[in-house]
Amino acid sequence: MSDSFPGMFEKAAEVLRRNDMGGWTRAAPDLYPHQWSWDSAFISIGLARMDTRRAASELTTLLAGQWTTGKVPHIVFNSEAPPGSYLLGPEHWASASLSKNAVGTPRPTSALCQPPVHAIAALHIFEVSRGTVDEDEALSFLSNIFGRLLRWHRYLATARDPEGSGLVTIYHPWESGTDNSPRWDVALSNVRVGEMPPYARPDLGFVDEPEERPTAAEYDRFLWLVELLKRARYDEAKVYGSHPFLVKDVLLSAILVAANEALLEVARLVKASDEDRELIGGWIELGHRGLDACYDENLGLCLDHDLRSGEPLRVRTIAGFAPLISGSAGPRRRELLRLLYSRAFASHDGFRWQLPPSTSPEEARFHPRAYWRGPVWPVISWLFWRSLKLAGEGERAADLRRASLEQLAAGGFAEYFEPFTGEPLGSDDQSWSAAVAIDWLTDEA
Ligand code: 2M8
Repeated sequence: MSDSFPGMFEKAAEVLRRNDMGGWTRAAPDLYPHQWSWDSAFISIGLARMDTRRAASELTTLLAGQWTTGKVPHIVFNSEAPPGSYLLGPEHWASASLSKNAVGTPRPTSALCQPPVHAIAALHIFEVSRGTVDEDEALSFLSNIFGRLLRWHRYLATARDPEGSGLVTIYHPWESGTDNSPRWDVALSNVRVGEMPPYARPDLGFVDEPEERPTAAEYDRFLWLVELLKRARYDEAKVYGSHPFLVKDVLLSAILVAANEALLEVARLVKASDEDRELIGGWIELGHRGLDACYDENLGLCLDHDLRSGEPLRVRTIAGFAPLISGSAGPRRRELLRLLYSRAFASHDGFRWQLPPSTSPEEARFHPRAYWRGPVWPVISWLFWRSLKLAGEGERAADLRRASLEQLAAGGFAEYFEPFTGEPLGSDDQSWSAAVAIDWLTDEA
């Protein structure tokens, strides 16, 4: 355990304990009172360093909300959250009647999904338990969860990729996890918002400045897209035929490749059939090819693709480094790394920082305080750190880890950070920020 940050582990663990709802963790105390999908995966990565059994239950409770289609919903709701405390709450999705929810799902869910970090988290839980008295129990957790993870990845590889491109289609910016990133501006501008009743924005009451959350125009589109999905009864074929927002998301697709690598290892550990292993191996190959096809030589980055217009979405964001996250970069790795540490991502007006901002400061639509339009997100830094480590870039990984921990030590476990000053922004006591701090503090490397 790192002793350069005295007391920090205990403070982070305390955040997770306070947000613990009994078997699952709310994403944040006020702003996000429910269980979010990829938050839970990161949370279980941190929890594994405290208690592998509790870490396992984080994923098991989330996956209990899995739909029969294999979709893992982006929110599993907390029935004890004060009514109206989060928009869109459970009453907006009609998921119990429409969703093809698993029979007997204990809690209502949303109908979107989020990046599939879960298999990475499940394998991590096992790896942390290796050689301890908890190893057998962790292995049986993997055996129990393997089928659900396989169905989740199959859903993404089929319903969300009928083209067989190796890239996942999202129906809503919320599915990307990078909600109001400029990645989505052009595709969202083509969404014509219809009649909607007026709505309140409880989220604005939980941050210091409205600019820390998406704008009213963005929210109108977010809500309207959900309305359209509901009208299509969440039927994938119908959605594919008529939905105005259909985008191939390269970051989510890269996370899926990394998660499939983890799932392949889980398959080996639980002695899954050769057929299942071949299936997963095939998804990995296809994912690498899909990401390779999205590389833009001029920008030197990987680009999302708007299926409606057939055009790439040309904006420099953190998602452009998707091949580093997936391990698909091949000979382009050096180029991508150079860009990651170049002026476009790592410096501005002579000021240098060591943590990747969510959007390049050289983009006109960069904003240092506006949610996913510029700030640094600890979980994204964690994904980069993990990938750098796996790629043998030990020194860069160590720098990223140290800079992230310094930022969290100075600013607390905020949701995100201003990239020039390190000012903490968004929610306080954000569970996934505490969780990745715990993992960094305990990492042996
Ligand atoms: C943010 O997203 C939710 C909608 O899902 C919101 O803004 O209300 C995003 O940062 C997302 O990636 C994250 O999972 C969620 C909870 O932390 O908050």
